Amino acid sequence: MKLFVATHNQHKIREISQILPEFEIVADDPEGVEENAPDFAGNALIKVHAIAERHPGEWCMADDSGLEVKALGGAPGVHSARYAGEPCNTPANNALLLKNLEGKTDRRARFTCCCALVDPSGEEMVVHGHCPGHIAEKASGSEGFGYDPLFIPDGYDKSFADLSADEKNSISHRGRALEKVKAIVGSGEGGKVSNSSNPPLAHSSTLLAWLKLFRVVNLPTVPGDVLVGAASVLCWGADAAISSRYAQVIAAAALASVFLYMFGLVDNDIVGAKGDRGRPIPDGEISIGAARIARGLCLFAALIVGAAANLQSDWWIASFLLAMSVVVYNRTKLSLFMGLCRGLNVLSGAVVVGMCGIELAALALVAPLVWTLYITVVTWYSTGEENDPDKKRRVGLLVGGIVYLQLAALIYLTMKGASVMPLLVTGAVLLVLLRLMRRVLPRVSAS
Ligand code: ITT
Repeated sequence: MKLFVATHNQHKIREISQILPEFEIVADDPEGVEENAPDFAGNALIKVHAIAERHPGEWCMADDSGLEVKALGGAPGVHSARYAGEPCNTPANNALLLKNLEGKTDRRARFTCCCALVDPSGEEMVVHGHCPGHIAEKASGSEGFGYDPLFIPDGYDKSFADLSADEKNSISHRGRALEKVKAIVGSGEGGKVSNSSNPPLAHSSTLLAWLKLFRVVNLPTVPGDVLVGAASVLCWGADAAISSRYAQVIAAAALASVFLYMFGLVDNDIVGAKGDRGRPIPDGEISIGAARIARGLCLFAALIVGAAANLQSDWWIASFLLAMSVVVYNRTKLSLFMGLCRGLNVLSGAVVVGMCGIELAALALVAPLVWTLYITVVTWYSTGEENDPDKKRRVGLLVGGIVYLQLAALIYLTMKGASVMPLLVTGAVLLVLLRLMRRVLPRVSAS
């Protein structure tokens, strides 16, 4: 398939052709257009529309890209090509960048690539790709172009200009943006794509970055699974009122479930560290080393809670299987393992109640099984929701329904015994926090 690309930059054309070998890339210089938009998307759209008029009924694309340096407030940014003035002069740009960073210890930066597309019906869309890294003290390497000799991508100790073309393309901002372009053009679903915006570079404080890593807005729903498991046993397994021992073990299992979930979230982001999902590790806000330590601490905290509450072997087995499912899911993305994670969470709530002397009725296994199945199907169905707002809404409703079941479990447990009052209070506080955090930290909820 033909893809017309609006650029005069031969380096870009070479990289785009290497990254998208299945397309016939045809360069078309949008000569004379003024790139005067305040952001990459605006400039990419100006360029692509300049050539789209010349190729009606064809796919057209423009790449507007640049380097954003944190300590320079995002500069050179959209002015990357002409940072040291007109006309574009790469040695002068690089020298100015090094000069402006003299004495600065924070040298974090990222490359951003915005690709604007116009589909054969004239519909426009934009996608972004990022590559986080830092600016070296001096230039090195002879490959690539522009700021490549000064940019060291995260996870590497050499510059882009020291990497082979294949290596650079596999992690670069352009490689990541073009993967999205390939999916859009390949599927022919131009008009249905929701446009992405460029997340601000210098946005997150360290605290916000950690809140984002742990997806705090979603955390309160995790102990709810444990409550459902506990309620399912008490509902079918026995008629006893709840003693304070129940409240204690349920609370411990619920707390441990939060730590295990946090372990899973960090592990997921470590596995996807080279991806581009607007997440704190790929965005360079949290180092991979710090994330690894956090992952170990979360697992350790779950174990400590289990040991301190004297939870018995059934809980340890369920939790071990849960941690295994998390690890497998993060590496395979098989929906069944996501289902197992949540189902085992429910099971851990069921087995702790069993420890208090209540017979675990076979019926009590129904809740974990139903949960596993439901989450498996919803996870499988949610594939591709990022590009389909209707699907995203439907998935939100399906997941939201679970919260009502969790609430029902909480109310049921509360009615079973006065000693469960602390559970009710905890639940109420979590719900209030959930609502508050959705308001105060809307961006944190992106999963
Ligand atoms: P067109 O507008 O014709 O596409 P350009 O070079 O003017 O070509 P931009 O306005 O998008 O393109 O500016 C991009 C600048 O950002 C580029 O000149 C480099 O200085 C820098 N840049 C972008 N991607 C880069 C990469 O992969 N490696 C090094 N520098 C890059």
